[in-house]
Amino acid sequence: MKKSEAEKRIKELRDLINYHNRQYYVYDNPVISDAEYDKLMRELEELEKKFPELITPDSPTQRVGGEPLPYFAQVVHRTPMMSLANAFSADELRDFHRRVVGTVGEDVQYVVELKIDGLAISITYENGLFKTASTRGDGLVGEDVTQNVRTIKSVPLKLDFPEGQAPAVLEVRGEVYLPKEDFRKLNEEREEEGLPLFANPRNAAAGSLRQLDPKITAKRPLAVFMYQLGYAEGVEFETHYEVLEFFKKIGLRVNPHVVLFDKFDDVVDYCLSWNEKRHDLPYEIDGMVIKVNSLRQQEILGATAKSPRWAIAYKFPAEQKTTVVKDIIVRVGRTGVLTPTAILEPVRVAGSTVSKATLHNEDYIKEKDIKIGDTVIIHKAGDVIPEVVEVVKEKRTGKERDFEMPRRCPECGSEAIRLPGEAAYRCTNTTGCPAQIKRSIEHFASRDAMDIRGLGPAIVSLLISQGLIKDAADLYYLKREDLVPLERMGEKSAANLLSAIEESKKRPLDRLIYALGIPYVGSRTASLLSEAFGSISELEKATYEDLIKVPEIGDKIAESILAFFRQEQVRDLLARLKAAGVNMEAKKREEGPRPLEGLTFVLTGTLEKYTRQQAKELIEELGGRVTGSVSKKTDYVVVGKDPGSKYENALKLGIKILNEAEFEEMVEKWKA
Ligand code: 1X8
Repeated sequence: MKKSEAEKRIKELRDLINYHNRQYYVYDNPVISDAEYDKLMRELEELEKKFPELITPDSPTQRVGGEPLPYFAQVVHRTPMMSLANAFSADELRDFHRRVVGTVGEDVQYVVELKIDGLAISITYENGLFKTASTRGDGLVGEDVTQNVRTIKSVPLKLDFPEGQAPAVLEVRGEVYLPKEDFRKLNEEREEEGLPLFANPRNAAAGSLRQLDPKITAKRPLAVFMYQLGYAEGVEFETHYEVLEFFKKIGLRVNPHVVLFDKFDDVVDYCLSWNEKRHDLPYEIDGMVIKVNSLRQQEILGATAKSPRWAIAYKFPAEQKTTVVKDIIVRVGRTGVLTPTAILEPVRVAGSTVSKATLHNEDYIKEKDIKIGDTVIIHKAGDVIPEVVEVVKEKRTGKERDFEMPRRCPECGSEAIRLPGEAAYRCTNTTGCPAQIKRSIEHFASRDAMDIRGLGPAIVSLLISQGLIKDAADLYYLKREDLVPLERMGEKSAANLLSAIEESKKRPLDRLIYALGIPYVGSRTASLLSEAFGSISELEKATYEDLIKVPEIGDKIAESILAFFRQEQVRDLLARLKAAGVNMEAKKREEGPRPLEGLTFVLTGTLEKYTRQQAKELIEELGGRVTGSVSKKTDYVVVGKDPGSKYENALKLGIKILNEAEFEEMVEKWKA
């Protein structure tokens, strides 16, 4: 390919990839499959490899990498990044409103938004291109985290402006955060690797962003919401609401729960309504932000030395409670780790009742000086794992008892030892400890592993105690007659469980690898192994040299994998899983018939039997493509209820329209 051709194609590819990034990360509305996206990325990478002089910093390939920094440079903010004054009650909110009305009069509108519990950042775009990013710091001077923010997928490297129409400078502010679920996974992996845990998603986000090595940041699934204009040259606005609409239009990610209010009573109601609802969000919020909508009024109101007078943060009541440690028990994990757990007087905190808290390990208990009988303050970190924050020493009566880690496994009585350099005691009975067996089967069935619905801890215990299963492979040999007679089971639950087990045979290879519970192999490592080896048999055969060639796999993980597959018991387990028909191979792209090869579909409106995602996956499985907008190249437009403008476009362009029944007929006959 000639350089001029490459240049043209590179531009096309970048525009396409930027468009799909926006659809996926900013608008939560993916248009193409991951495989198709990867293909575009690969093509771009190839071309850039051939013509490295054509690489630009805004290319979608330039998100990862960058060399580790010796320190963070300092950045002076163009306008200060102020913190917000707080209101802790409805009364304090009304005080704020009274002050606003006192200055600008009765005619005030407010925009209310969620207060994301993350890390504030400021991003500067020049002529629509991502230039720099910094943390808040002390509000006047922050740290330059450009290389790290560049790796966050929901941060566009190029804003969506028509050619040549981007403002010269645009500084936008927002919050970097880590979703609750990813926080949970990150800590699980860290626990597995013996690393210190993050106390909450906010700390995890901050720790991930303030890494001198951007490659570490790139591995953390950070996300952003942008919520404030810092500075603009070449665009003007009248209201904050307009600013947010503009953000959305140019491809910045804005939180969807933004509401404009005329009446302050409604503002208060809306804020309070999130007190409980917030626990259902996939990310943490610690309050609500109320802003005067008119930018003119904002200007009149001005700021104090610390915070603007036109905005306030409503902070939710603290999610900490006081309770009593009734006992400390020791749980045995899947890899034999003994984890001390506090049994608490039940209390309601962060939307649910808490009766247990993890105490992590011996050192943690010593450090916090926790005794049985102590009154403690507990906190639900990341809305998931309750933790003891501190002991209320004033409440001690002298009757509290010290806790000592047992030197034997509480489940099987084998010796428990603390290896040098580790915080944990482990049960040394690696093959026969019933607790380890139980936990490893629970792990095998868990959501991120083989996802066998209905196979929770209680059923696993029951199946083990009835002698029906001794390991995960036995699950696949269970029969209806085994289950029906069990307590609280019956025909219907038995049938459901068996079909969930059957269904799990089809899980992708990476889930199976994760499900095996190889020490130090979390779900991310499992994906890498699946990609690198393509099947269990290849992974079993892998040598130390093969393993450490895989990116991110080092000495410790490689040794652990080798030791795992050396076990007779593991080989036997795998043989029985295979014999039962459990998928042992990575999915090959071309499988089954592809009757829709070469055809392009557009979906519009709501279908009854399929979600948008399901319809898309169906079409792709059969070899078709789904795109976001109708053009002359579209072959079919599938029209559901309340279709959008795509339907009209299709009519205009004379493109074949399919209703749901016709679509169903087209795809379902191919499904085996
Ligand atoms: C901080 C935050 C703001 C918003 C959301 N989350 C935050 N943590 C918002 O405006 N939606 S504003 C803000 C600040 O100005 N310090």
